[in-house]
Amino acid sequence: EGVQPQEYLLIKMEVIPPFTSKLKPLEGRKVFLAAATLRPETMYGQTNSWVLPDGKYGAYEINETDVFIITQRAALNLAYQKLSRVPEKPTCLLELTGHDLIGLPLKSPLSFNEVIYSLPMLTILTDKGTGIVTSVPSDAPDDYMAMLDLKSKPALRSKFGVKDEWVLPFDVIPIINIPEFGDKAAEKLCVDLQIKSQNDKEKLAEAKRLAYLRGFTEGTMLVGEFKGKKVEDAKPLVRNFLLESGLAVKYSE
Ligand code: A2H
Repeated sequence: EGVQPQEYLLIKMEVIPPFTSKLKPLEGRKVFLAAATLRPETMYGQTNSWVLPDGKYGAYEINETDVFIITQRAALNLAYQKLSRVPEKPTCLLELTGHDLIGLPLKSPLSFNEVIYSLPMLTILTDKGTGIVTSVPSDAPDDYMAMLDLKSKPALRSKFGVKDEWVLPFDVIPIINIPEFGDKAAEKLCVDLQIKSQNDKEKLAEAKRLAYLRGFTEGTMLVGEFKGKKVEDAKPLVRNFLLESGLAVKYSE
């Protein structure tokens, strides 16, 4: 953890009922995978959610109605940020692993895809955010490469029980134009830097640096309510919309 607190937005990706047998104890509740992001203005382009297959997660009571699936560490932090039914004490209703979450159908805020699926990513850190990440392959190099790995490697899909229909129909959606990199900046950077897989850490760090540097200052929204606005200006507007609509909450660590 850094010296400066980082403020994330947790995007409430609702698990669409009927629940799997593993999630049956949660029946009747509103259950969300809560994904930590720094880029709320990209939520239009979501294609899936990421979980760490061997990661440990829990279903925690946030208030009278909502249950968040997140790491225990994030649940404890949230409990000290007024996001726990019992103040300062997380209540875990069900212990889960990433494997239990793969394939869950989700309804996520602002996403053009009405239903997206939870898929395995092998580089998720369990000591950052909630351990759940939303995937925007147009603008996030990590997301682009992890999605490409799953699309191009049937053996990887079968290893994690990932069905073709959770992956193959989901194309990269252009949502932001960056003059230097076009409408699918992450894809272009991954191709140009010849990144081979989601595990190519050094090159991915460089791709992320370039995407962020140019995207924030020179990017323009191609879609949504703030179409035509600079990313810099759209970001706080989308953030406030999500917070005011109850589709996201603030989280710092
Ligand atoms: B970002 P920072 Cl479009 N493990 O959201 C790995 N990555 C994680 C994570 C975890 N436990 N928790 C959050 N993240 C990702 C969108 C996005 C993000 C775009 C472009 C860049 C980008 C869609 N994925 O991040 O180290 C989340 O992905 C580039 C770094 O705290 C989150 O924002 O700066 C970002 O990393 C937070 O990383």
